Amino acid sequence: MSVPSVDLNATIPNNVGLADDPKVRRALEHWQPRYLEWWRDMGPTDFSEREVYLRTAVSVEPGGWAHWDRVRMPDYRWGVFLTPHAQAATIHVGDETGAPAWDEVPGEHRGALRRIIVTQADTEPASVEQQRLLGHMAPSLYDMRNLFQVNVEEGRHLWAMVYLLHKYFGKDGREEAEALLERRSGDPDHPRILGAFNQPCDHWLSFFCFTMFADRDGKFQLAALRESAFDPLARSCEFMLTEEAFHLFVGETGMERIIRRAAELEALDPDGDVRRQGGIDFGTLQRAINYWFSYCLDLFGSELSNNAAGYFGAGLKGRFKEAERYADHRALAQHYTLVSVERDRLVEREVPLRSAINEVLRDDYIADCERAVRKWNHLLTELGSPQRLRLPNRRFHRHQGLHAGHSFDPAGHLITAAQFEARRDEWLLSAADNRYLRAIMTPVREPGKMAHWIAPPRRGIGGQDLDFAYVRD
Ligand code: BYC
Repeated sequence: MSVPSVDLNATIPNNVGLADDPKVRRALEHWQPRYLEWWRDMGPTDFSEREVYLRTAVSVEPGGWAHWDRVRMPDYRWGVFLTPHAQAATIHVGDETGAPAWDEVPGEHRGALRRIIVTQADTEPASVEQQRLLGHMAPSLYDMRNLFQVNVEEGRHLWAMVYLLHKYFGKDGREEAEALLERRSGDPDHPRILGAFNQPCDHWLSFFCFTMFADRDGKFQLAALRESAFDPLARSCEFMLTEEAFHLFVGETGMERIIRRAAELEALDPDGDVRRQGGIDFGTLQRAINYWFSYCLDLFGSELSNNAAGYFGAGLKGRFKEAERYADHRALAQHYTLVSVERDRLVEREVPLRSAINEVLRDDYIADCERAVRKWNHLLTELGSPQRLRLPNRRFHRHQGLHAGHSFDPAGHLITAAQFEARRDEWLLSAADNRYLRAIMTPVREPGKMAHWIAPPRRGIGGQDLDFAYVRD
């Protein structure tokens, strides 16, 4: 499939040839005002009239796709972009490895592909809804701009998935695209599909944890879908990953800046009491990590999954960097050792690798999170702080999969539900923590100034200094 050049002047900027595809163009132009209405109702509150220094995707060339300018968010040019490939793609995962990739949806995989695309799509507006009030307590204009950048790009990721639904799934796809604008994060009657996307994210510690842990799930899920035999999905996800990298940067460096500040305040206080100095203490940081990391582990699905084995065998989803890291893309003869609870004890058992493919992706995700935590701990060593942060065990506080329904402490030991409840507030972000965090998060709107609880970033962004007016009236 050749990809047309980028049409930036179209109502919907794109490189998918919408000008020559009147049916899909009309369908998307019909969906566009509904999307803008959703953005007005559920996007960032009260900042529509501000000029925000944003990057916009204007090309698909590596390194040259972003244009920086002051933009009002409702005027952001949400477009549809696929990464072009130099050569015809072949399938490189599952039973049909080596066959040509699909330009259309095969009838037998229509239901599964629709489900995967809708699940992915649903997370994008969900995250915007979760973050809609955060502009009001931004620790600096730099951070406020980064939040809005993340938000508009999640909106673009929704566009990427909605294009696939309209183009390849006919009437069902159009209905799914409508439903994506109707579900609401946290709504008891019409919730978003996946658990983490219904949790409140109502202060900046949660925002940084979210972009650190949930967006990182996005990285791994998109990387698995980039391996898909359905070529338009693979190419969409590849381009989404270029934008996702910035979201991970926001999360990882945001946490690092809070940790740096906590260590500085700890050293200032005679008793090492960070809260007394108005900062975010290490206990709260650890509870926030425990809370978000465990919800995000759920996003990989069950450890044993027939759905996932089927997706892999059919070539709908691969492993992380499937093409580069693995020689055997069928993975029929291999096994995986799972740990699960049987008769109140933790036992190991061997299962066919394909049925544990969600766990394989979760392993790669955990390793990437561990790398970031090691970096934070290295910073603490450099700053002379005795504090250390850690990831809880993968069994801790799970709501999906084999470990849901059992209770574990953060080290992964099996405990009773009563023992867990007795220590819940010691292990997970509590109502009192959230109250404290919201109370210290008074907004800082002066260019170059930072809230007390967070260290400044090393530099500004988009070629500007830190004291640039990233958001202005
Ligand atoms: N919450 O066989 P199972 C991102 C359901 S994030 C609620 O274990 P499977 C982003 C599941 O739907 C990346 N329900 O799972 C980040 C199924 O329900 P039904 C998002 C859950 O299918 C930040 C049942 O449990 N991408 O991009 O193997 C900001 C048993 O399913 C959950 C994707 O999700 C949960 N956590 O794998 C913005 C990729 N987990 O059908 C964006 C597409 C499972 O029995 N999705 N269930 O009623 C998939 O590939 C798969 O659907 C999953 C689950 C990996 C999510």
